[in-house]
This record gives sequence, C-alpha cells and structure tokens, in this order.
Amino acid sequence: MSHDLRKYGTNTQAVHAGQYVDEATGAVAPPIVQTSTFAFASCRQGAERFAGEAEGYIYTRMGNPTIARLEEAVATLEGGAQGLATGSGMGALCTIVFSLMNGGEHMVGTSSVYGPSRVVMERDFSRFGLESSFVDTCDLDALRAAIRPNTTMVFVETPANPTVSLTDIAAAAEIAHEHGALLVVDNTFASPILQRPLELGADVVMHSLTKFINGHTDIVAGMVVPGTAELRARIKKVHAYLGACMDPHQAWLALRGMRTLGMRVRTAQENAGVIARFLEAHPKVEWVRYPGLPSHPQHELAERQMDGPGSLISFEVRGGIEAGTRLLDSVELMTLAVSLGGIETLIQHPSSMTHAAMAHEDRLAAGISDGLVRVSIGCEDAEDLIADFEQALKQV
Ligand code: LCS
Repeated sequence: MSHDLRKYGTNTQAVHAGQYVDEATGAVAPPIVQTSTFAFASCRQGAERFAGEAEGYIYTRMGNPTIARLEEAVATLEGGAQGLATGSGMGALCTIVFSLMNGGEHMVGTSSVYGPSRVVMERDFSRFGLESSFVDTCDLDALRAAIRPNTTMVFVETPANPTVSLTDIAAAAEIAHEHGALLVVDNTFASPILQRPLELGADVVMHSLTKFINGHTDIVAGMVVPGTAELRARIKKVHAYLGACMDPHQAWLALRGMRTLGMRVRTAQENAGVIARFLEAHPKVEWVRYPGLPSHPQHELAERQMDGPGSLISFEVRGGIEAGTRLLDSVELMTLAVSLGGIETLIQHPSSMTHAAMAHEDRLAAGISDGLVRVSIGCEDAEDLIADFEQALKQV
C-alpha cells in the first residue's frame, strides 16, 4: 500500500495518492487489471471472501485493484474513508440515495443543482415513496424551514450548477445534524483542490469525476466518498448490487487525469478571473456571477470556505436568450457543448440544455434565467479566450 499521504498538501496527494509500485512487476504506472472475475485458490478461499472473512477480490462489480487505487486516491484528497467508484456522477448520487434513504423519508436539496440530480429525485425516486424539496440553500433560513420531521438527508451542491451560487457547508451541516439528517455535498464544481466538505462537517461527498478530477473530457465517471467507515459499510452493501459500478480502464484514465488536477485547476481559475473581469466590464453583458468577483452575493463565503473561486462563470448577455444564442453560435475557439471541468473551454445554455428537464418555473425560482450562459473556462491562453469572447460579442 502507499504510505500515508494525509499529512501532505492536496497537490502532492493528487500526484501520489493510490500510486505505488506494482509488487508483481515493478511497474510505476498502475496496471489496468482488466478482468471481470478473480480466481480463488480453493473453494474455501472463495467462501471466505464472500463471507468477508478473507481479503481478496471476487468480481469487478464488487471491487477491482485498479478501481481501488482511484477510490483510495479521491478519498485521500477529500479526507474520507475509502471511496466507492461509480460509472457516472449520476450513479454516485443514485447509490447514495438508494443506500442511505428509505421510502417515506424526505430530502432537502439545493434548488440550483445539476438538472438531472433534481429530476431523478422528483420524478423517479418519488415513485418509491421518497419525498424531496429543493430550496435556495444559500439562504440558511430557507433550508431550516424546509426540514420536515421525516427529513433524513440534506443535499447541497456548492458551487451550484449553473448559477455558481454558494451554500455555507458548515452551517448546513449544523442544521442537518440538529435534525438527525445527513449532509451530502456534491463537490464536483470545486474539486478537493479548492474545497473539502468533510472537513467542514459534511457526512458524504460525491463527484462527477467526468469533470475536474478526470479533466480531459474523455470519460464519464463518478465517486462517493463517505466520511466514516460506518457510512462506507452502509453504502458499500448497496453499491455492490446496484450496478452503477466503474470499469477498470475508466478508473485508470481518471487516475491519470487526476495527477495534474492541481495545476489544471489553478490555470483554469487564473484564466477565469481574467475573463470574469473582462465580461463584467463589457457593455453588452448584463450581469456576471463568479465567486471570485466582489459582486458575487457570496464572495465572502467563497473566501472563507474555498481555497479559490474555481473556473465556472455564469453570465447573461444584454438582450436575453436571443442575444445569448447569437453569442453561443458565434464562438470559434470555445466549444459549444455541455459538461465542464476539462482542459478546454466549454460554453452552453442551461435552460435549453443541462437544465431543460426542469420545469420552467422551477428554473426561474432557482435563478436559472432563460438567458443565462454557463462557461467552464479551460487551460488555454487567457488572451485567446478573450479574443474569442470579443469577436463573438461583436456578432450580438
Ligand atoms: N453533479 C454535478 C454538479 C454535475 O455537474 C453533473 C454533470 C453530475 C453531478 C452528473 O455527473 P455525470 O453523471 O454526468 O458524470 N454535469 C453536467 C453538466 O453540467 N453538463 O453535462 C453534464
């Protein structure tokens, strides 16, 4: 096993966590153990592994050495118990809900979350008797007021998709715990380089690894990081049977991407600061939301809770949806596509794309106006991105 990395900084952890020389071959890069099943030396050994009385792998849905490295790596960065890898970020959320909630219980969530995270609760889990309500969790009084006697989970996404509004994680943890509920934080937008919710009192963290942690726009993947071994045991049981598992090759790609997490996050964030200021000063731009700007409603919270404001910006062009559409159709260097957190800048229109499945009135109540444009700034040269914004805004 690797030496204890918990004493190191997150950049060191990103480079080394889950990385140890392969005992069989001496390989420095991790082997891809591309197998569905593992042979037992004897019938007795197989039975002992199934009974949990002996260490060792059984079947890749239940565990795999390449995937285990990634589970260790992300957990190290988040400061949690060994992670549980999933085939997607949605797989992570569904695994958490399936394992920690029961029919008749209630979840309070952030109103501005990734659209499908909300729709799966409201449309699909409701069919199994789970209740949910989504409120502006930036407003702690609104969160407190939404708690019901049967609330067992508070689900916070901060920074939120796509509004980049922030929720106070420590305060949300206090409110959840006062009522005996668990706090789950979707840390996808920040990545553990910028924010570690378990340190602030959250019980479980989830990620779409598709985004910053993999960072190269070439896989879809997710991760659950429970804060304690007890919570891990509860989630692990369901994880093994739910089927939202990861593939070893996917894990290997995510691990390789994660090695450069720190430098990618810093470069993209530096670019985002320059671009947010450029957009805020542009006469054709109505408003800009970026946690690094003093104009952001939770700018002070960003400074307190995060190690940096990240690289997601939302803004609206004067002229609303028509002007925004014109801008999106005019970009040249930036790519018009959903997803985020990759090395390349991606720009999209949430109300017709990532958040289209939400009801229009729910979108507006969550601060997702029809003209809102979301951009995930990448690692290109800032002046080239500005030139692209300049030429695209001229077309508006
Ligand atoms: N959580 C957040 C905050 C997300 O942004 C996403 C995906 C998910 C969970 C789900 O992860 P997935 O299953 O896709 O790995 N967000 C997307 C977005 O904004 N555009 O495309 C996907």
